[in-house]
Amino acid sequence: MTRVITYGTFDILHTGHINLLKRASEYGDYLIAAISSDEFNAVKNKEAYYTFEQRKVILEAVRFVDEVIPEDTWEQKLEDIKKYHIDILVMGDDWKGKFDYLNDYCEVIYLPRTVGISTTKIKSDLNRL
Ligand code: C2G
Repeated sequence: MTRVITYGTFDILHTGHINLLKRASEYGDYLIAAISSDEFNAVKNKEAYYTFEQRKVILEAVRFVDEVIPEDTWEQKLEDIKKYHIDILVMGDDWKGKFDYLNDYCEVIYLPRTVGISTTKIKSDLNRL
């Protein structure tokens, strides 16, 4: 059983997120999505529209996702890899290289981002309506 993990805020879920989650799930049999807590979003200087609880409910409804856990710190990834017996960490390539330090513990794969969509773009487009 190949176990995959990915991390993100996943706010205002859109096709870019879904494309990432779908591709990540195709690398294994079980996908964990670690979503940033509201407190960790503040660390990331991101303000999510949906709360952690709302984003958790939404991610848990995505058929590619088998489990949702909280992401509270940058440093928890190694602990998660051990705790959840992760074989592959998958991230969008805007993170390319940033998690290579985990290569000794699991395969690290960066996938091309979906061009033309982002939560930021959605928010600014909606503001123009
Ligand atoms: N993503 C994508 N295409 C987009 C937008 C996002 O492939 N058009 C991917 C990102 O590369 C990331 C995932 O979807 O792998 C989640 O994106 P965000 O919610 O923006 O997550 P981020 O703020 O990058 O947080 O510790 C890692 C961080 O928590 C990642």
